[in-house]
Amino acid sequence: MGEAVIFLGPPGAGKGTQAKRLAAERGYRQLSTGDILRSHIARGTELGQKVRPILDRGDLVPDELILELVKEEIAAMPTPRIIFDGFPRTYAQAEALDRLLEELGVELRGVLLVDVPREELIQRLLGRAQAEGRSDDNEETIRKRLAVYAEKTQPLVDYYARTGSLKAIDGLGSMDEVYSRIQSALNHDLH
Ligand code: B4P
Repeated sequence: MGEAVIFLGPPGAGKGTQAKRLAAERGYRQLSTGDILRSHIARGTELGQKVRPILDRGDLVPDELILELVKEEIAAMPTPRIIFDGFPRTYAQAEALDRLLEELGVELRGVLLVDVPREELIQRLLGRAQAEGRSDDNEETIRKRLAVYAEKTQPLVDYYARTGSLKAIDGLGSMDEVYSRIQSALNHDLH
């Protein structure tokens, strides 16, 4: 039986950082839709050319494209043990994921909501802009991404709260501090 964990949270909350560490330490595969899209852009694939302006604006890529990518990734895994990072981001994606996990017999072990105040998010992403030069880490796009998160992704907090799988994690403090909160929250849920 496969297992999955979802990382939910605004841009800059530290989802990617924490998902990567949890995946490495607990034998999961990190599935970051943002990383997959950026890899297509870097390789100049047809999909990459199509999504590049969308990421640069800070908008969301259409659900159908994202779902196709996610299904492809999962199909390539023998026994899925997945940490979803940056997916789902809309109701349509969350509903499709529920169906997919049920079809595959994969159990959702928890949805971690990494919570960080807005001003800190902006500071972190502007810091990353200087360090890594990601094209969507400029102030205008950051504000757009935060607005898109509030409109399209925040409602998923209620969606998962209703199923009882939501765990809110304080994302302030050092990366190690946040990681140990995640471990405590998941302690009894991961195998
Ligand atoms: P993502 O790659 O998911 O980008 P993001 O939301 O900005 O999250 P990211 O992973 O980069 O940030 P994190 O919270 O880890 O998506 C990029 C774009 O792709 C989207 O805007 C959209 O266009 C498209 N896309 C992706 N998935 C999609 C989907 N499902 N549907 C539609 N479109 C989709 O924060 C990391 C930063 O914080 C780092 O700089 C890190 O160093 C710092 N940090 C982490 N922990 C910290 C701590 N404790 N203290 C200080 N700094 C910390």
